[in-house]
Amino acid sequence: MKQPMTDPTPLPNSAPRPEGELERLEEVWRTPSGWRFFKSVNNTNIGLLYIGTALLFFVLAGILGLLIRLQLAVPENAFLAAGTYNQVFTMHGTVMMFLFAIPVVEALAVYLLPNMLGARDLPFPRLSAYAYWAYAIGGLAFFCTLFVGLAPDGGWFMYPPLTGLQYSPDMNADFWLLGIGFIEISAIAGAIELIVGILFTRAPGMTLGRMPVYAWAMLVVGLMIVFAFPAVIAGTALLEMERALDWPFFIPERGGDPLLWQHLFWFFGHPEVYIIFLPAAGMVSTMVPTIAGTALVGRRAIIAALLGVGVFSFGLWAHHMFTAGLGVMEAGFVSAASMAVAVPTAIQVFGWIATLWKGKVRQGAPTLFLLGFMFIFVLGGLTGVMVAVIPFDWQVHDTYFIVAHLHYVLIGGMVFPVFAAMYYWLPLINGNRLSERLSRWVFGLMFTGFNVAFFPMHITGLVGMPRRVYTYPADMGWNGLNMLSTVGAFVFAAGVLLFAVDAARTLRRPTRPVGNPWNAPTLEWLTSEDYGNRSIPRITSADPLWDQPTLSREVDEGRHYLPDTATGARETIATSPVAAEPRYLMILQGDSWLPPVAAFGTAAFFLLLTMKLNVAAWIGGIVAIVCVIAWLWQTDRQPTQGEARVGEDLVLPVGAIKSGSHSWWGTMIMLIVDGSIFASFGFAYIHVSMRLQVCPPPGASLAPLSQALVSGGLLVLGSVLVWLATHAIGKRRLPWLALAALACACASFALDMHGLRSTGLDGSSSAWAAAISALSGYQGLHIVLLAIVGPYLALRAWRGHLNHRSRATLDNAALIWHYTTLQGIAMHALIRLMPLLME
Ligand code: HEM
Ligand SMILES: [Cu+2]
Repeated sequence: MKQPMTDPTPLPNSAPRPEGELERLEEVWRTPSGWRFFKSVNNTNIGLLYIGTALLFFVLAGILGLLIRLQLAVPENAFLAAGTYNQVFTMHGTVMMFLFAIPVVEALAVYLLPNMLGARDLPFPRLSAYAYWAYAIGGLAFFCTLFVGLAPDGGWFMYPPLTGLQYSPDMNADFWLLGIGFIEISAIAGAIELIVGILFTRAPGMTLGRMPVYAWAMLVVGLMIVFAFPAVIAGTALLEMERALDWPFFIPERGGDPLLWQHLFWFFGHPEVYIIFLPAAGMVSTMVPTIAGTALVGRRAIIAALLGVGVFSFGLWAHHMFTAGLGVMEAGFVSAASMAVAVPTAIQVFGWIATLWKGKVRQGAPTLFLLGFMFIFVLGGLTGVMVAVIPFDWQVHDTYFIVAHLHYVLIGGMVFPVFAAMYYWLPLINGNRLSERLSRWVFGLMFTGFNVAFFPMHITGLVGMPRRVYTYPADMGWNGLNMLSTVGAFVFAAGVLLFAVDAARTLRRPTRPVGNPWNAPTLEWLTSEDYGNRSIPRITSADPLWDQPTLSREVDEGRHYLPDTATGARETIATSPVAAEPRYLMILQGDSWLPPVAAFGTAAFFLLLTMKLNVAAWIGGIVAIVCVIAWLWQTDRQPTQGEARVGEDLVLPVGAIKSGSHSWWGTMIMLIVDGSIFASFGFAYIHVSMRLQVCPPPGASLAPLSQALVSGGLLVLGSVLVWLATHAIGKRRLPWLALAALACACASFALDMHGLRSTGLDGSSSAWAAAISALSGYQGLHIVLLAIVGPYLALRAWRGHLNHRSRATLDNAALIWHYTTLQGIAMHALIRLMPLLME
């Protein structure tokens, strides 16, 4: 509900809107009531559930943090047993990072971004619903392992050999590997959604130059997720294969290398820090101008800095390994890069300070938290530069200094901004603001508590207290500092609790018109209904609500685009990625039970598999696959009309084909993820090959080259057939081409398998053989995928669902097919290249 503007001047074209327009829009977008709410896929509903769940995990992991602090409050404490302590700190770190920090920034984006961009929803609403449910169900089940003593206990970065079968024989580590591996898949699904949404669904006129800084931040973060997460997915897959199949990737005696894990983990783990921080920075860049009442100073420089951090952060992963024995050159480079990354971050901080300086700062809760953020985060950044200095890092590595540093960065860099964001954006939910009076207490407790808890840890670390110890002797001189930290932690928690009370109270208050309580310039303040804006505005500046004073009223009166549903379905306008010119009408999928059920099946598959309940696991897996197929089957239907009128002067085609369509781009990004996972497996293969004296290792050999050539040839043939199929729409031969292509792909893989078997290459014989097996297995997984895609295409063609207007299924399937071909060829080339290079 929007506050009616009081400005009385009539708009140029103020003829009354047609009868029934608003009712139709509401009908199409209505949120199902009662328990059917859970089938809702609208970004507003999913976003709120998502944010709520992430905050729940913040509280749960926070309670674990308090347990840690209770245990460490006094020396030689027996509150937590050593084994329990290990599970508690591992779960604290893991849940904070994977179930709170990453999800909450994605969740906020799911909730805020479409509105900020002037879109009605994200481009693949069911995908975000699926991602959310997979995360919520899987995450809660994962957390519950703590209650039965099966929680992982190897630290949040799970280094082997500690986490290998020899030292962690029980299921605890498997829960981490499978649980986190699959929650990451859900994070990637969210990233694809956000990238495509940002690039293709901005309001007309919102050029890249005018795009909100927050959208820039999320674009960079989306891309970072796409490149960083695959490394850890591949890493967890390798470690799980080592544990389940005895493939010794990380066991040195058998040709493996524990450092391989560290490389894969930190290739993800360092960018991860920025994946958490950049969205927060984007939110800060959105809030600061509003608070200061003036445009962001150095907007372009700040955007450039975001891009710079995104690129830079991939060069730094090895600074987590300074004590692991890197080469001098390597370490020097990484050290310099780690310091350099402070520069773009500083640019942002200076931009914010300058904006606050230039404008007239409005006091209030968001301002408090933003100032708190800058103070704490800058301190965390400074200790970051300190630990980038290698000799210093050698001293403080694995001490409480690091614990202090990482909490200054994480809590300063993201928890405080997220709290500022909650104070700032919560009115969007029901029009009510959180209490200003209580906010001072909340902030006071959190800020003081935080510093009292974590500042002393710098010293505790410098005087030698190692991290990850469950207790310490009384005569080390650490007692007072530890007690102080514990007291501070509880003060901090009291602040969070007070916030929760106030939030619960505010959310229960009756709904009021939202209006624009902070007089902000961005579009989300136009919105508050299920359908987003009443009509989709045309933008002419970067601060539309400031520079276009009548915009709010025009939009509310339905005078801009798409004031009605044009086709009777949920829709939004697809625009071009740079100039944001309208291109076509994007039809969005509606509410459905399929995403939650599919998510439930997926979570069941991974968790039950961990518990070795194989039959039940496969039932879950099949439920998931059937649901996903059913949901895909409903997409890509022939539109009921070729064109639609979206505004007085604008008629757009309905839907788009080939590379013009958002689903094509979604598929492309998914394949980039896929390729990155493959590249990580390839990296593992190169890494273990380089450790060999002779390659292949004694006793191992590769099948004759001719077999690889034939296998690759078959893949190419399959791709050619699929290419022919894309040119055979409406022809009787299309389904047969798809099936013949599948036969080629299967034959290629059968030949690969025959090659492995005939040479007796066994994954458990050496890390090198294991790496080849992993590569082949990954290719095999793709052949299984094609075995679903091929018949699916044939069926759609037979049922008349493939035609010139709705052909996305075919075009996207072709992309996946050609990718599999390329991957197969790359695999064979790589496998054969290494022995040649090593000669
Ligand atoms: C109530 C607030 C918090 C308290 C009292 C707290 C306390 C602690 C303590 C004492 C440790 C060290 C445990 C040890 O090494 O034995 C720790 C580790 C850690 N914390 Fe927190 N923390 C809090 C909030 C957070 C937040 C918000 C995050 C992330 C967003 C976070 C992420 C981590 C991580 C990643 C570790 C490392 C775990 C490991 O060594 O495997 N913490 N925390
Ligand atoms: Cu790092």
